[in-house]
Amino acid sequence: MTTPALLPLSGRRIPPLSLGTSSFPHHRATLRLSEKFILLLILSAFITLCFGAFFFLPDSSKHKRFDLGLEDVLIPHVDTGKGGARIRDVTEGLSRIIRPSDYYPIEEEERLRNKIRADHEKALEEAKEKLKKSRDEIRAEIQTEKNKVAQEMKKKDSKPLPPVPIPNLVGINSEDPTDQDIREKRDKIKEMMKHAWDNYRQYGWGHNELKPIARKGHSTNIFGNSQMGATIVDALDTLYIMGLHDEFRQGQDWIDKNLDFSVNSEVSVFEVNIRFIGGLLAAYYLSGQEVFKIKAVQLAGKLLPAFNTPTGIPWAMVNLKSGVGRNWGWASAGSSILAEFGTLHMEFVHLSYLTGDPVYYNKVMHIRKLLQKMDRPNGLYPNYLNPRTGRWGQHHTSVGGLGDSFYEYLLKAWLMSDKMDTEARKMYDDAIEAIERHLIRKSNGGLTFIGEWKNGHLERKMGHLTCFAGGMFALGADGSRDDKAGHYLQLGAEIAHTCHESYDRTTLKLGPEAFKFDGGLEAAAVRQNEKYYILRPEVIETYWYMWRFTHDPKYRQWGWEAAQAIDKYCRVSGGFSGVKDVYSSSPAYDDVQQSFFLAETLKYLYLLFSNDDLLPLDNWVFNTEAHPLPVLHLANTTLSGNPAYR
Ligand code: DMJ
Repeated sequence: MTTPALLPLSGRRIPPLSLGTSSFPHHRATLRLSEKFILLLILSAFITLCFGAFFFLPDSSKHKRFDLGLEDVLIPHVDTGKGGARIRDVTEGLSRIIRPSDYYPIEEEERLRNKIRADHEKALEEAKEKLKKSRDEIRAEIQTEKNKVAQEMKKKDSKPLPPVPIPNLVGINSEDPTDQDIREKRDKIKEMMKHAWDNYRQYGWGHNELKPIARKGHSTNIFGNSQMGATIVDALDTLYIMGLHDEFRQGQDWIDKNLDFSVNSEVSVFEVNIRFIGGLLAAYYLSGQEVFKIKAVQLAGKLLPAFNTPTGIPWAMVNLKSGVGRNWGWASAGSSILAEFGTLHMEFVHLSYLTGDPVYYNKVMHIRKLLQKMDRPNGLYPNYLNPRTGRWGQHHTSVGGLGDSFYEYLLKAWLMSDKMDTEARKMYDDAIEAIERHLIRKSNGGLTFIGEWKNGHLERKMGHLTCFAGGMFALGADGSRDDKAGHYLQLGAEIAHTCHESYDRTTLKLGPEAFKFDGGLEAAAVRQNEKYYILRPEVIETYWYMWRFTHDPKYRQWGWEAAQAIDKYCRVSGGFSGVKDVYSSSPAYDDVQQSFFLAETLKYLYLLFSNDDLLPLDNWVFNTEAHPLPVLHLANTTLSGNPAYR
């Protein structure tokens, strides 16, 4: 990672030097916008002035020959002439002919001068007026203009979608747990959700995330420079299953009126897919409200240009307006990232299912086919793939940042297809066998860990992100090759144990971002920039899967320990914040309430203290942002010819 400051904030990727995330506040981006607006006005006034000045100069000066320079670009002058004067365009190095009729008669020139003078004065007046206004007023004016454009686009984009058979939606509601202690714990998690939501609503509404200490909106480069309400979209399904229906309606109303994708904003394809498309689809399936489906499809259309690369492997980022894509500057030799282009499958299959349009399905199947054909060093998938050449970049392999959710989506593609997509299951089984052979080891103290493969050697370090794999192994146990279900459930339990140790060995009982197994060191962070906790869900996610598959009470106990630690050390009066050092008894806050805290961390905790018939795993598959999507019982997996009836 050469320039970590440029890294996007999340997405099973190595995070940016996230403790400085406050250096990317969305608020600041908005201010920059209004400042730019003022500068533009002043600049336009200045140009008008220059242009006007030319007309006010004595006539001879107009014919004066300038040296080739900027003036040649701005001001026409007579050069030679056979029936015309030549104007030289320095920028192009070309000449073009102007005819005598291009010159104006005296009265016409006088009229033009007056007009320019009047325009110039008007522009200056407007600029002065603008400068008198406060930033908030200017911002409000910009927002009004944006809303107008959004309304126009909305009219154009709201085509009705074909009706489709809605899958069997089992377990959207469930009884309260009978055990009072469990009920109280669940109520506490719900209260934490309400605290996070209410503060976001009060101080960050419409912004992507919240700064709970500064009490204002926050954003990072993964969401581009627009206020897309990431927290609203990410939180919807959690609100719904917790029965926070008023809050759900507030979110729905904002989405209906304000969520607009026709913005000149460069976003992460992966993040927008898992948080926005995943969040909207889950909200649609749970509530049946069409607006969510329509928005998801509109947004997906905006992501499609990212696939216009020589190989069909999408760019990491795309401009929602222009459709221009590019990759992160820090990624090996212009590569796309495995965990990004490999984490689109679930949402894209649902999009094809709901629209009857195979375009989404074809895009993700093309990626799969391409990956299947490639050589894999030691059977491992490297994290980097160049979308121009179709070749691997650096040979780094990880089940944490940059690789993780690719493996997760192979398994979940199989589960989501009602176990029909056996190709995905085979790819998962092959990959997991290679990972077990090359990356999974036991520490001297007996802790099972998943290391990272870097240029031919194993780094004995595991990320918080990697901890999701415990849940993945448990989820994939049933249906595993050679009937190794017991083995994979055991592996899941060992990873859960290791990750719990990484929490338990800290002062705050919250896990560090990365921890080592080197020499005498076990499950502990070494470097200062690995000691933070940013409200991530992966360890709790694994506890929940392990609880569902084993009902061992220790998973509820561990989940409760984590919930209490979050409430004690991350809760502030304006919401929840990450902390910079889990080994310090008085840590500094990072002042960011991540949207995934509401989407994932609190949802997994709530499910951990709910009955198993709430979103049962036989009927629902959770995307990598914890958005539940129903299993599709399809006659075939191609989805073409999807019948249009409900
Ligand atoms: C979430 O956005 C998703 O879980 C993603 O797959 C990984 N990173 C964050 C949470 O840590």
